[in-house]
Amino acid sequence: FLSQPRDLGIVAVGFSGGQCKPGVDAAPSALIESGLLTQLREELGYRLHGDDEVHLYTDLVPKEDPPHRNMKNPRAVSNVTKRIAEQVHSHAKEGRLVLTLGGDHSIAIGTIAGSAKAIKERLGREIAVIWVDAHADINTPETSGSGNIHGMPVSFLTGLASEDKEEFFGWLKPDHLLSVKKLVYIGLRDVDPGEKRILRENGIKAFSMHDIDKHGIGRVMEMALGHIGNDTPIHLSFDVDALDPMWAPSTGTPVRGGLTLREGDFICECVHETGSLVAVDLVEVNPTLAAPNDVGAHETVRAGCSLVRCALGESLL
Ligand code: EXY
Ligand code: MN
Ligand code: MN
Ligand code: MN
Repeated sequence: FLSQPRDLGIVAVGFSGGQCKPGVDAAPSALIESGLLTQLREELGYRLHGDDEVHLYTDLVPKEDPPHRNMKNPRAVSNVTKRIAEQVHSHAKEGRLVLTLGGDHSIAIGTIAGSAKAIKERLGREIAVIWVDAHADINTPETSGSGNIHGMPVSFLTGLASEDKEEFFGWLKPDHLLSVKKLVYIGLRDVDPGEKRILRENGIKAFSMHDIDKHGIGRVMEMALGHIGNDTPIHLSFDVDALDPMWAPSTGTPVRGGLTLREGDFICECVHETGSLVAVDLVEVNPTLAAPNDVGAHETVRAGCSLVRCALGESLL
């Protein structure tokens, strides 16, 4: 699907407005400082495209942003994700693979909207999304208990939640959206009751930690990719909290009983192997959520870099 398979668009998103803990906006710099982009260039041979800037989008964050339909920071998240959609779209329409470094998971409203639209325009195809996460992030504003938009991106991206007003995600048009049939979850273990109902009622494919324990990650990846079908462009959205806190403690909503780092890397390798990958997000690394001199932040950044390298082909022999 990529016209120049070695060309990689980079979008570094220093944004934390989809949830309440500061620090997740520091992740792109931490990942880059630990050498991720150099490794992609020098070891994996990618040509990188991007403006070498970590975007903070401060001009898009209004001073006053009161809740709307229970959503916190709704205008900021809407404005920023609209801009991210344009950034991802501009890379993807050139046939580049796109790597977005978040930021909290609300930013996937932008990344997936941008790649869905570009792939539709370039290839006339719908994308599939593999969402790797402890959480389903499919609350509607009405089912959400927290009001944090990082728990809602999938409902907006599938059209299960919507709003006409531009300033509240009304900019999302049919070309930006994802079919519930082309969505697969892996790693779930903390899903709210309202979200379980949404998953059930819409027949959404989900592999929980229970399924991974039962079948093993190898079989789960066969089933997940089988559901998507061969030759479908894939957007991989990887929330680092899918990993067990043993491997990725520095994240805003850690949940015990998660993936090993090796299972996470394996998921990324399998997606790479399909040859159908068009975009990758790595989100929810929060290097500030660790005690001073704690190794947790460093370990989490290292784990994040490993996931990205595996998705981009590091393990090929
Ligand atoms: N389901 C909870 C909520 O909606 O607030 C927790 C969401 C956490 C979301 C993290 C990013 O994956
Ligand atoms: Mn998430
Ligand atoms: Mn999560
Ligand atoms: Mn919960």
